[in-house]
Order: sequence, then structure tokens, then C-alpha cells
Amino acid sequence: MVASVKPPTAPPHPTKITPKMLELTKENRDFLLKLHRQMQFIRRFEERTQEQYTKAKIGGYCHLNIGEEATVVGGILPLQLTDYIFTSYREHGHAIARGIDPKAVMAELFGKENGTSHGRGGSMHMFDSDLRFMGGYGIVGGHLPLATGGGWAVRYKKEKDVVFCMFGDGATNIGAFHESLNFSKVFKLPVVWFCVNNRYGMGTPVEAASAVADIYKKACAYDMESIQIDGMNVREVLLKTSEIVEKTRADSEPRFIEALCYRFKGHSVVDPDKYRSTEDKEKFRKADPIVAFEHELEKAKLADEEYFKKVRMEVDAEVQDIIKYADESPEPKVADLYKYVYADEWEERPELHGDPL
Ligand SMILES: Cc1ncc(C[n+]2csc(CCOP(=O)(O)OP(=O)(O)O)c2C)c(N)n1
Ligand SMILES: [Mg+2]
Repeated sequence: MVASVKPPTAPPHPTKITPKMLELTKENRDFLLKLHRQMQFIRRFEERTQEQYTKAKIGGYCHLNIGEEATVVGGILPLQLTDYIFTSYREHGHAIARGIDPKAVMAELFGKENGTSHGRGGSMHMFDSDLRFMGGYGIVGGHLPLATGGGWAVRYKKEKDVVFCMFGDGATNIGAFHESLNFSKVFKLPVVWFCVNNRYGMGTPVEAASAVADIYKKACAYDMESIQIDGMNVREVLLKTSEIVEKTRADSEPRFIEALCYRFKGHSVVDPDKYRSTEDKEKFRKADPIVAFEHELEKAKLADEEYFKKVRMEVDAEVQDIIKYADESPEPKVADLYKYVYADEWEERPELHGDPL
């Protein structure tokens, strides 16, 4: 699969993040405000997605990123467009941050023909091979061996791309997690393992499911560099992710990041979220990654409440247009039911045969 993906052309945003770029200065204002706007856009996109679900415009499973925006934007942005991304099912925001047209993301949610997967996948299966967005996956941890295979392909072809694999805390308790980390280390695969620790796997807190509560320590068993970062702070996520990704690009050693955060809504849109205390929710609400970033921008006199209000209104209008687009988009045709089930053509790549290492 990875071998036949076309290399993309121009990157839509700066990829190598330096500490200087993130300083709260006037010179960096445009970039910082873009970050803020993107997080705010994803937040609104998700809020409106929830609304559309309750109106039965969206069906199937549906998991939102609300509260995790700093890990979404901060995790995806430092990647180059030739890097490969694998994510879990909570991936609408990641697809948007990667540069997939949000209209195609919403159309996919609506099950429409012009969605990223022609409406066949829905919420958990955003995909864009041109942008090397290799999919959201519904089986917890099921994509980790696939990312390992992606890392193998990159090494096999002697390329300089990085495979970026995002998953939840719950995924670190399954066998495929350990096999994947072990394999990536033994064969020196350029994979960055990025764990979004939102402290819960459905209704189960990390401590009740994992023998090791500090998840980054699990990677130490495979002798790889592993760090724990503040997943509520977009500047920290960007910088640390960029550093780790570039190290992996340089030496093809796998590395591990654990980003601590919190999801503000239930596990999925139908979860009434009765298992978390009000105190806990309030505590984390106070650390809202968007509000925290707004405070930083305001303190540095780079923006004010009026500006933030304007952004909220603008992104909401954009999302409303996107919903209209998705709603008016065509349904897949019944006659096309079997289309996209099997690959149409097999690309012969004899140059790939040989000794990979
Ligand atoms: C192999 C497998 N087991 C169980 C499930 C049901 N399930 C869906 S999401 C989930 C929790 C996963 O939690 P985590 O990895 O922390 O990700 P989060 O939802 O918090 O982003 C479970 C158990 C599944 N989809 N796949
Ligand atoms: Mg979780």
C-alpha cells in the first residue's frame, strides 16, 4: 500500500518548528494566530458534527477531538508532506490539520460520494493517499502494526520519510502495541509513536487498565527515547514533536511521545459521560488548550477578546457552509456498491525487490 502512494508536492505550512518561531513576539504573530484559528476551527467543526449527529445526518460511530486540539494541531503540523500518518478513529481534526479539505471530511461523515473515502468509511475512516494520510482505524491499536509496515517500507526504499502513528492510552495495553514497538526498534524503523493520553479508554481510567500509569515508560522496555509532554499546550506539543520527528528522520530510530490531555466530551457522541466526576471535568476545563493559548496571546498583546470573538464567528460561518455542502452532496449510487472493495490495478515495482537492510 505505502509503496504505491504518490509523493505530494508543496507543503502547506512550515514544518520544521524552531523555538524562535513559537516565541510570543510580533514577528511570529501571523503564525501563532494561524495555530489558534486552526484549533478553533477544529473545535467548531467537532461541535457542529455532534449537532448533525443528533439530527441523524451522520450515522455510525463518531468520536470527537474536543479538548485534544493541541495534540491534533501540534502533532500533525511538524510533519513534512512526505511523512505518513496513521491515526485512531478520533481523527476528523487530524485530517483537517493535514490539509484534507474539511468539506471532504464533513461529506465523509454524511456518507456522501465526495467524502474522503467516497462515503464508504464514515467518521473512523478518513483517508487521503496523496497527503499520505493513511487512515483512521476503528480497531483499537489495530493500526500500529500497519504503521510498523509503513516504517518498514520507508526503510526498504531507503527514503527519509517518517511514519507518525497516533493512538490512545487504551491502545498501549494490547499485544500489537508491544510487538510493534519491539519490531520498530529491532529493525530501526523511522516511526514516531505518539500516544494521546486523554486519561480514559471509554469509561475506564488509565490507572484501572494499565499497570504503568506513566505510559511513556512503556517504551523504555524497548530501549527507545521516550518523552512525556503537556498535551494541553500547543506550543509545547509542536516543539517537542518537531524535535523528535527530526531526530527520527536523521537516524531512523523509533521514538515515543506521550501527550497528556483530556477529552471534554464523552467517548463517542452517544456516550452520556457519567463516569467522570464534575470536579475532574471542571479542573481540566480550566486548562482548555484553546483558552490557555488565548490567555498567552492576550498577555503578549498579540490579540484580544474582540479578535477571538471574531474568529469564533468566522469559523462557525465556515463550518455552516461546509455542512450545507455535505448535506447537498450526492449519495453514493447503489450500482456502485462493490466499487472500491478491491484494488483495480496492481502496480509492479520490481525496483523494490532486494535486500532491504
Ligand atoms: C480491539 C478493540 N477492542 C475494543 C474496542 C472498543 N473500543 C473502542 S474505543 C475503546 C477505548 C480506547 O481508548 P483509547 O485507546 O484511550 O482511545 P480514546 O478513545 O481515549 O481516544 C474501546 C475499548 C475496539 N474498537 N477495538
Ligand atoms: Mg484514551
